[in-house]
Amino acid sequence: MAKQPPHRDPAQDAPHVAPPAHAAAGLPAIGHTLRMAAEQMSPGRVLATLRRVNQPDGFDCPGCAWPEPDKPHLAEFCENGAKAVAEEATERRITPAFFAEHPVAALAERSGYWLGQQGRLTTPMLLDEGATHYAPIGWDEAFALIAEELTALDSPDGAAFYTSGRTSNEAAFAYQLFARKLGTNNLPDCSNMCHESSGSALTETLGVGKGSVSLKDLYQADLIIVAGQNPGTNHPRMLSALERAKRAGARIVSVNPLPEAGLERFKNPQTPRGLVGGGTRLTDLFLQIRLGGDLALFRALNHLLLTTPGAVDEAFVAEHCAGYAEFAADAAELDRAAVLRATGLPWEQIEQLHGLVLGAQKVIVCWAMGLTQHKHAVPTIREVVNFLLLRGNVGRPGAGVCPVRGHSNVQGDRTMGIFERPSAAFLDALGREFAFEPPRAHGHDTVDTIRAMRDGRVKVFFAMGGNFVAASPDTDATEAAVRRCRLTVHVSTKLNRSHVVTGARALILPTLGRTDRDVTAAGPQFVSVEDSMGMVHSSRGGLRPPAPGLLSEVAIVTRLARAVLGPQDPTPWEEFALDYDRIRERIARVVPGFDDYNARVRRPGGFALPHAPRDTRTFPTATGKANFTVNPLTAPEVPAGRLLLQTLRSHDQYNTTVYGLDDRYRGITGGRRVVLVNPADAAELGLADGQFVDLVSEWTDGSERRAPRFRVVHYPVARGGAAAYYPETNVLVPLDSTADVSNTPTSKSVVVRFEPAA
Ligand SMILES: Nc1nc2c(c(=O)[nH]1)N[C@H]1C(S)=C(S)[C@@H](COP(=O)(O)OP(=O)(O)OC[C@H]3O[C@@H](n4cnc5c(=O)[nH]c(N)nc54)[C@H](O)[C@@H]3O)O[C@H]1N2
Ligand SMILES: Nc1nc2c(c(=O)[nH]1)N[C@H]1C(S)=C(S)[C@@H](COP(=O)(O)OP(=O)(O)OC[C@H]3O[C@@H](n4cnc5c(=O)[nH]c(N)nc54)[C@H](O)[C@@H]3O)O[C@H]1N2
Ligand SMILES: [Mo]
Repeated sequence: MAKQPPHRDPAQDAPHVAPPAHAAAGLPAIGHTLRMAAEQMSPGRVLATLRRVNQPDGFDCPGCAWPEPDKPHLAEFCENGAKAVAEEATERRITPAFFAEHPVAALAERSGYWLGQQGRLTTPMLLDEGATHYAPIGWDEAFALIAEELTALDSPDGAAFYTSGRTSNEAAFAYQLFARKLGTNNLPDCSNMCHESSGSALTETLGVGKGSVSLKDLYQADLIIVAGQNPGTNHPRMLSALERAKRAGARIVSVNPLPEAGLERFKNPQTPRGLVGGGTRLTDLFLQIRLGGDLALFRALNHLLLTTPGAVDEAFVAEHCAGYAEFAADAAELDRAAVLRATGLPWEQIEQLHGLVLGAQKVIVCWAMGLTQHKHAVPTIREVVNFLLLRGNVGRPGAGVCPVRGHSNVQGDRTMGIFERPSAAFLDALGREFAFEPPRAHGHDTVDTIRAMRDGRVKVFFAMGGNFVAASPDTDATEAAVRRCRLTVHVSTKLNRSHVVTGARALILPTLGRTDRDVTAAGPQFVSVEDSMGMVHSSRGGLRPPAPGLLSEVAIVTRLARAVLGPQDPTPWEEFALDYDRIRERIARVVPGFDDYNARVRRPGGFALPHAPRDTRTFPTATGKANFTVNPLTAPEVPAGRLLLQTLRSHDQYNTTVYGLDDRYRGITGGRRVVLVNPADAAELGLADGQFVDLVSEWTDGSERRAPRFRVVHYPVARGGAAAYYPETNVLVPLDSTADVSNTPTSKSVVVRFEPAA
C-alpha cells in the first residue's frame, strides 16, 4: 500500500546544516531513491516502473534531456530520474472529493510541496466565475467552454498557449498547428526561461540553435569544460559519460561559483568501484568563478590563444569562418584588471586553463543555466563559440558545443514548432501541408505573455503542462497578471500553484504522463521525443493510467481543436487522435530531418537529426559561415553592502516540483529557505551562520521585492555572490530583468540586500 500524503504542510521549514559532500551517487543514492519511491508506490510497481526507464522498449525518463547510451544498463540508474518517475507513477489520487473538501483559497495557502504530494489528477475540474471550489466537468463541456472564451476574443492574439518541455513531439506538433490555425504565434514555453540564450547565440554564430556533439564525441574528447551546470543533481547520467571520458584520458575543467559534489568525484552505482570504492575524481581544474564572470574568462582565454603563436587553427578559420578580423582586433587588447575583478580568479588559474587548451586536440564546452540566465548570457555564449572556433573545435569528432537541456523534450518541442518567432520556412511548410495561411507576426514569449496579461491584452491562457505561476519570475506581478485573465486552463498530471492562482474561470484537464499506457481504439500508441543531442526516439508507457477515461495530451489537443475550429475544419484531428502515425506522417512532410519518421522511430535507439555544422562543417547562418562575434567585456555591477543572488535547484526537486526538503550533497536537510553566503562576505555584512534574514532585491527603477525568513548558511560560494533555491526566490526576480536578445529572466543575477527577519 502506498503511504498517505503528509498531513502537515512543512512550508515553515527548519533547515539543518552539515558540511557539504565531495562525491555524488554511490550506495546512499540507491537507498535514498528506494525510500522515496516506496512512499509513493507498492514494491511491485516500483520494480515494474524503474525497470522500463530509458530502455529501448520502455519510456523516456521524464527527468532530464541527457541522451541514453547505446546499450543502457538494465537499470540505467539515476537517483533523480527515479524520483521523477516515482512522482508521476505514484499511487496517490486526487478525486473530486478532494476539491469539494478544499476551497481554492485554502489551497492557495499551501506550499507547492504539499500540493504536489496529493497525487495524480483524475477528473476534469472547473472553477467557475465567483465559485469557491473546483467542481467536476465533462470533457465535452470543458472543450465547449474553452471554445466559447476563445471565440469571444477580439483577436486570436488575446490567447497564449504555453508549453512545458515534457510534451511529446506528436502532441506539440498538433498543439502548435491548432494555435496557428486559430491565428496566433503566442506560443511561449519553458525554454524562454531556460536555454533561449543558447538558442539565440548558437543560431547567430553556427546557424543551428542546438548542441553539436553526441555522446560518442564526449567519450573521445581531450578536454571537457563544464561551465554553469550542476550535473550531479540535474543530469546525473552525465556523470557516467564524464567518467567514461575521463577513463579514456580526457581532462575535465569545472567553472562554477560553487564546488558541486558531483563534479568533484563520482561513485558510479553501476560499478563495484563506485559502490564500495572511492569512485572517480572527475575535475582536474576547478575555477571558482564569480557569478556572471564567464564572459570575462572566455575573453581572457581567447586573448591568450590569439597571442600564442600557432594556437589558432588558421586553415579552419580561413575556410569556414566570417568576422575573424574584427574579433581578433578587439581581442588583441585585454583589460586584465577587469578580468580579475569579473572572474575573481587568480591569473595563474586562467593560464593553467590556457595550458590545458593548448594540450588538447578536441575540446567540448558543456553549459546550462549558470550561463544562460544572466543579462549578458547571449554574448557570453557567443564568446564560448569564439573560443571553440579559434582552434577548429566545431564540426569534428570529439569537439563542439554542448548546451545541456533541461526538460526531457524541450528540444523536441521547439523542433516541432513551439516557438513564438517561427522561421518563414517552417510556416511556409506548415501552411502548404495543411492548406492555410499561418499568422506571420511574432507572438509573445513567456515574459511578454505576463506583460500582456498584466495589460489586459492576453485574456485566455492555456498551458500544456508546467507550472507557469511558480516557474515565472516576479511571482507577485505574475500572479496579479494571471488573475486578470478571463480563463486559465492547465493540462496537468499533478496539482500545482498554477491551479490555485487563476483567471476568472479556470479548468484543470488531467492527462496521461510518460509512464502511463496510452491505448486508443486503433490500438496501443507510443510517442517520441528528442534528447539534448538531437537523437529522436520512441517512448511507451506501461502502467495502468491513474483513472479510467483520462485523455492523452494528443487527445486533448485534437478534441479541443475540433471544438474550436468547428466540424468544417479539414484537418483530420480525429485520425490524429486515433493513430499517432498519422501525425508523424505530417511531421515528416513539414519538419526537415524527419523523413520516413514512422519507420525510423521504430528502430531501437531511434535516429539522429541532421546538424549541418556537425555533419558537414557547413553553417546555415546569414553569412553562410561560422560567425566570430565581438562581445565587449561586461560583468554584473553590485553596489556596496549587497550580494548577487543566484536562484538554483536543490537535490530534491524538479523545477517547481519539490520531492523532499533535503539537498544532500550540499549538506542541507529538512528545509529549503536557506541562503548560502561566503563566510568572508558574511563577516563584512554582519551575517552570522544560522541567523534568519529577509532577502530584499533592488531593481534599477527603485522598486523592491522581499522574500522573508531565510536561514543564513556559511558556505564556500565564490565571493560577492549568494545562492538560494528556486521557486521560493522567484518573487525577487524583477519581470523586466531579462537577458539581452533572448529575454530570459536573469535568475542567476539578482542584486539583494539582507535585513534581519522580523
Ligand atoms: N533533478 C533535477 N533534474 C533537472 C531539473 C531539476 O530541477 N531537478 N531541472 C531540469 C531543467 S528544466 C534544467 S534547465 C536543468 C538545469 O540544470 P542546471 O543548470 O545544472 O541547474 P541549476 O540548479 O540552475 O544550476 C546552475 C549551476 O550553475 C552554477 N552557476 C550559477 N551562476 C553561474 C555563473 O554565473 N557562472 C558559472 N560558471 N556557473 C554559475 C550554479 O552554481 C549551479 O551549479 O536541469 C534539468 N534537470
Ligand atoms: N528563479 C528561477 N526561475 C526559474 C528557473 C531558475 O533556475 N530560477 N529555471 C527556469 C527553467 S530552466 C525552466 S525549464 C522553468 C520550468 O517551468 P515549467 O516547465 O513550467 O515548470 P515545472 O515545474 O517543470 O512544471 C511542473 C508541472 O508540470 C506538470 N507535468 C508534469 N509532467 C507532465 C506531463 O507529462 N504532461 C503534462 N501536461 N503536465 C505535466 C505537473 O502538473 C507539474 O506540476 O522554470 C524556470 N524558472
Ligand atoms: Mo529548464
